[in-house]
Amino acid sequence: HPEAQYLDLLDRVWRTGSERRDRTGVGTRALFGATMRFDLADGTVPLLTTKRIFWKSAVRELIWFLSGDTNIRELVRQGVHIWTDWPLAKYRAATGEAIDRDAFEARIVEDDAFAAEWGDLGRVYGAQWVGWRTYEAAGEGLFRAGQPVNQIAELVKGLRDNPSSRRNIFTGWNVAELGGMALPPCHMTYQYFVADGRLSGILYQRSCDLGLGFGFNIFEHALLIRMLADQCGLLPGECIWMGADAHVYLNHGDLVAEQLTREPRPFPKLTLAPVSSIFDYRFEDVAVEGYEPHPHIAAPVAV
Ligand code: UFP
Repeated sequence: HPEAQYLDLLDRVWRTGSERRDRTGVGTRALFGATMRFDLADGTVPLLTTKRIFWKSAVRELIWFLSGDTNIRELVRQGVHIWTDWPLAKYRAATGEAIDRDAFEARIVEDDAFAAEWGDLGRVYGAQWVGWRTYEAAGEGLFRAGQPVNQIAELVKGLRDNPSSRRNIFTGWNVAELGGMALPPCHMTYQYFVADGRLSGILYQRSCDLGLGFGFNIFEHALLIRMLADQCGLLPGECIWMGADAHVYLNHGDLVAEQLTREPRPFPKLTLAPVSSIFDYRFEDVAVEGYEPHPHIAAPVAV
């Protein structure tokens, strides 16, 4: 079963990873440099079955990235909580207020000014994917803003017009703007390859929380390949993942132990409604069929 690639890595990292302090203070065990490949040709998607992944939140997140939005408000409105912890921690640190998560999210949704001030994550994924800033010379050491680059639109064009190019790439790793992001991109660079009418993609992920992040990241990577393939008149090929720092947080030991006892089940099938642009997908256009995972395993997020 293709999911064995993930379970093997989880097991290997937990047993043999080097133990290290990390930015969050929680500590991890980590291995450096891992690869997995998933075949999308049969219409399945790599959605982990050894624990339930909240794929609906993942779909909403990907659509939110493609919209260029970087404020959590729209996600929170849709019941997606995955990005709330970062602005919440910032708000608590700045104000000293012991507000709980639900109350914070309620204010984000209800209060425009509050959302504008506290809900924005900075120049994270969406801002870079569809609105990479450019500058043009305006004389004597001066620059003015140029036309932003929509990397996703360029990619679609590239895949249509020049499918054998080795430059069908987009990236969130905007060095000049890393300081202005709540979290520098983890799933940072995507490259695509067309052969025999099939579209394959590689995701380079610099940092991967195998317990919590991976299930989302691999599914969204596959979903994006499917969307791009549809938009470019191609069939899906392979979904390839390259992880650099692949880690398990030290407080995820129970999750690992439980998950490794479980037998993978068949991957579900994904279908997409036909839409006329990569920017037109709505949540309702994505359907996952036959997803019968083992139960969810809760685990703490390191912020
Ligand atoms: N992380 C993921 N996938 C994501 C995401 C975050 O695994 O899509 F946004 C994890 C990786 C790491 C932490 O554990 O979040 C980011 O911390 P750092 O920036 O220090 O690598």
